[in-house]
Amino acid sequence: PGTGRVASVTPMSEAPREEDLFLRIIAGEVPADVVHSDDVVVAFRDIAPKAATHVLVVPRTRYPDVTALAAASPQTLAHVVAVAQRIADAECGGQFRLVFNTGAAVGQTVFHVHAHVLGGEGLSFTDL
Ligand code: IU
Repeated sequence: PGTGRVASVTPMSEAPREEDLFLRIIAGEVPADVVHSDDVVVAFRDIAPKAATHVLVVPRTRYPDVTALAAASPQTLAHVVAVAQRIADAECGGQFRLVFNTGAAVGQTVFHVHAHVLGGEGLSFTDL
């Protein structure tokens, strides 16, 4: 398998690094348990895991949510999904739930697009 490189993209908006937790993690300023890193995305374990596997896949370029990412760079969104599959293959038998909270009303707290990759023991099936 290759590194999954895709073409670079133009950011939808620029946020100062101090206002974007995930830019600080990507820059190594805030510690995180990184499980995958390439030119396009960084993936690290959620600090408050909801299942045995709970990894966030985060594009290095900031888009506020998945809708903005899909419009600006569908190839990056496809790469996020491919990395999610790779993480699930390594950790939880290849099956996973992918969640993009989109908007504060449904629980989005970090406005830098991220996929929650959830799988393995402890995953709740009460919500979906
Ligand atoms: P949300 O979809 O925006 O709600 O997801 C943000 C996630 O970021 C949430 O699950 C937090 O537990 C997680 N997180 C983290 O992994 N590391 C941190 O330093 C902070 C939040 I603050």
